[in-house]
Amino acid sequence: MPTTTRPATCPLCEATCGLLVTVEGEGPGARVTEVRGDADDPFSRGFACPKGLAIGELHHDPDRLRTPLVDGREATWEQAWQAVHERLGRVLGEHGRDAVGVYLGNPNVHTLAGSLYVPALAKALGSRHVFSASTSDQMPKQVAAVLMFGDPLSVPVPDLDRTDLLLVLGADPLSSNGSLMTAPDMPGRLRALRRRGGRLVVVDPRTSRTARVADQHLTIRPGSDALLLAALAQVLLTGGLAADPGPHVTGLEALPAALAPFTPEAVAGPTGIEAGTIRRLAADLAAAPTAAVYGRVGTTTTRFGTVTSWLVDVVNTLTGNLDSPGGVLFPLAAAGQRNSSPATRARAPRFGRYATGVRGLPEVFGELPSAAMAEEILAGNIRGMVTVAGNPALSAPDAGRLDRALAGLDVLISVDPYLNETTRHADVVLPVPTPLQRPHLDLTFSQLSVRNVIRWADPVLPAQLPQEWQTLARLAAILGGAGPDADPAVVDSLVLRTLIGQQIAAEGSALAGRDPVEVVAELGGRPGEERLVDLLLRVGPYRLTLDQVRRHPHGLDLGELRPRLPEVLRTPSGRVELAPAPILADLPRLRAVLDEPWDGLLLVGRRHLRSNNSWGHNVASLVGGSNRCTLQVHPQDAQARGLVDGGTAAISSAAGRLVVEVEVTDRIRPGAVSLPHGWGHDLDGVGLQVARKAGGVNTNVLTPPEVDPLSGTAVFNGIPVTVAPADPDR
Ligand SMILES: Nc1nc2c(c(=O)[nH]1)N[C@H]1C(S)=C(S)[C@@H](COP(=O)(O)OP(=O)(O)OC[C@H]3O[C@@H](n4cnc5c(=O)[nH]c(N)nc54)[C@H](O)[C@@H]3O)O[C@H]1N2
Ligand SMILES: Nc1nc2c(c(=O)[nH]1)N[C@H]1C(S)=C(S)[C@@H](COP(=O)(O)OP(=O)(O)OC[C@H]3O[C@@H](n4cnc5c(=O)[nH]c(N)nc54)[C@H](O)[C@@H]3O)O[C@H]1N2
Ligand code: SF4
Ligand SMILES: [Mo]
Repeated sequence: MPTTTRPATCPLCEATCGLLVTVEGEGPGARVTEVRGDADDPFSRGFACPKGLAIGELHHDPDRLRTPLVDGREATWEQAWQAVHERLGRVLGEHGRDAVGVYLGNPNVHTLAGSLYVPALAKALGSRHVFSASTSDQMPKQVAAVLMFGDPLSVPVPDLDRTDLLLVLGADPLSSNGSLMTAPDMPGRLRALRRRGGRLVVVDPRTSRTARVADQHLTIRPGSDALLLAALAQVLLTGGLAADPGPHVTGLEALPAALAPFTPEAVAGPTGIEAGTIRRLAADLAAAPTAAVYGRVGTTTTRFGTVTSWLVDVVNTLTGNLDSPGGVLFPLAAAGQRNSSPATRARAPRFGRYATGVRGLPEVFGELPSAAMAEEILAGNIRGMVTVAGNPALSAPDAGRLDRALAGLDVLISVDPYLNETTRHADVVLPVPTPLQRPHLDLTFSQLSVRNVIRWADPVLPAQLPQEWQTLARLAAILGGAGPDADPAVVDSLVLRTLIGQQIAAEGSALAGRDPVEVVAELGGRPGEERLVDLLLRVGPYRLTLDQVRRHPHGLDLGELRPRLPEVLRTPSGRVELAPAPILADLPRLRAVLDEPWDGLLLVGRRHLRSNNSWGHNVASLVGGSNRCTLQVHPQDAQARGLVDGGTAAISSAAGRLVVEVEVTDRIRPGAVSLPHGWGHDLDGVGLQVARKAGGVNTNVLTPPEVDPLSGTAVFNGIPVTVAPADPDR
């Protein structure tokens, strides 16, 4: 059998590692025989984690859907599209556009199809009920970014390879491989930081993998990072330690009064971190030649997600590290980045143009909170849903109610490769090719990357299913009223023409004033993602073409990050807004926390190196061993409650109750307990043979539908719970 080895880009997390995939045979019978890290990739330099190395197993997973499903049974594409047309059409016809909601899951930002065609789908649907994993994740960062820098994706990233001091809050990059900080080979990069004399400080209630290798680990009380950061900023401001923020920053004068209540002494109790430790950390940040503060999921998915995300960059600014080598910098991506596009104009952000029906939670960037999905469906405001690359039945808040809500929908259409906890409720499941069967270029994560790099990968294997872009485009066309036989090419050309139109109209664009027909002709006849990517590269800041990028199959290095102020800014003032009014208005809520009691148990999450949110558990090599769904409890808390290692406990919150396996460990601080998300697969109708046997529970049954008010983001970390010994069967 002939074997070939081809480069691919791993899309399974944000690290974007280059892979080399060896394939035996050709056509539908081809088998992946080996996957290894691509040593010639200038960015990942041969690194790959266990997930990337298992991408062949994922590809060959016998449970992956090979045909569409209609009412749980295998169907032809014609039958599937007919059912989509009829059933969605009925709900839209009877109840109107807003009666159909859409939920967009995390893998959408890891595929070209999701990035390029989902907006067209949402537009064709024209419903206010747009939800996504963003409000279960990074939306607070995006709200802080738009208010401070003028664009939701203007998130400065740590200059990981040059910094002298990295302060990590609520992230475990040695498990997650980094998030909003694309940096393949996190272990190597953190080792290099230590080797060059740099320091790593980790703030985490658990002794995570990253905390284990840190120079200093602060075991903070869950949900209180905003207090810690406010105190750091307060010390910098009052101690004469703050750097001159320079000409591009405005609002500094408002900070001393706004942050005055948050002295180290005031926050010591609620954070569990001594005042002296906070003062020393502030002094260390100020004294370090360069320093970068970085906060992730453990800071964003909390009650104060947006305030915390803002404070991260307030501290970066006060220490003189914003937009500075070794501090935090704005990447300059080769394609698709709004903050480098002449077509993106400065505009004051508007939030809350409409709101949810039940609780009146405001819209943010055209989305409503994932935490409101269950109640909106149960109230009858949503009667049909479309999910694309999402598994909200496990990943969204209030999951117990959401599961019941999904079961009661008039219609659910899912674009997904699996019959899982969400899609088991679907009328129609539309499957997609695997990562090895589609081209890839990372449009999203090259905008969040610690180096400017770009890499195009052709499909390693031919697809046996329509490409996802074709399915999304056809779905968009059907939602737009084009009927079951709609032609995806029509939507494709509409997407292309819209992008071209924006560029032609923009002063300073490579296409300014050009004739659109000519531009389309230059791009050639290739339909789909390839042509769109070619266009985005041509109008991007490096003026590349797809052909040029293709000549570097292992990736093209575009150099280290460089300062981008003020060119990156899109705020109406043209400055960095250090004290945005909506955020200052939320500070009294933070101030009130200082008077709350700080006893009781708080639940937090965690990620395992071999996990992938809710959908990695069907690959045998990625589950088991230490990747298990256990409730981590500190020995002191276990003893006080009569809990034993390996025993079972009932855990209850305001939202629900679960019976879980207990793991007694001193790798978590007293007062905190931890349960990972994405588990609990053994449900009727789930077609995941391996995952169903993996055990575990759906932690989001315990997540109340509470949100961070500025971003509408779920509160997964710092949930008040009670835990008591329980009979395993009850
Ligand atoms: N308690 C708790 N809950 C959490 C979190 C937490 O830390 N704690 N984390 C939150 C975070 S950060 C996130 S991002 C969300 C994730 O929330 P979701 O995105 O809803 O959940 P995932 O588990 O990522 O599910 C991805 C789905 O996409 C499908 N899929 C995989 N690849 C593709 C593809 O190429 N195309 C298509 N169409 N489908 C594909 C998978 O089969 C799966 O159904 O979960 C959130 N939930
Ligand atoms: N292996 C693996 N990698 C992944 C994923 C995965 O599921 N598995 N998911 C991907 C996704 S969608 C995302 S968004 C990223 C997330 O990437 P990270 O943000 O690095 O995610 P976690 O590994 O969950 O790390 C969060 C840490 O926050 C801590 N924490 C919880 N509550 C608090 C708190 O209140 N304060 C502080 N300071 N810490 C707290 C937890 O103990 C945990 O160690 O990972 C991505 N990469
Ligand atoms: S760290 Fe692992 S999952 Fe993430 S891109 Fe690299 S190989 Fe893929
Ligand atoms: Mo995420």
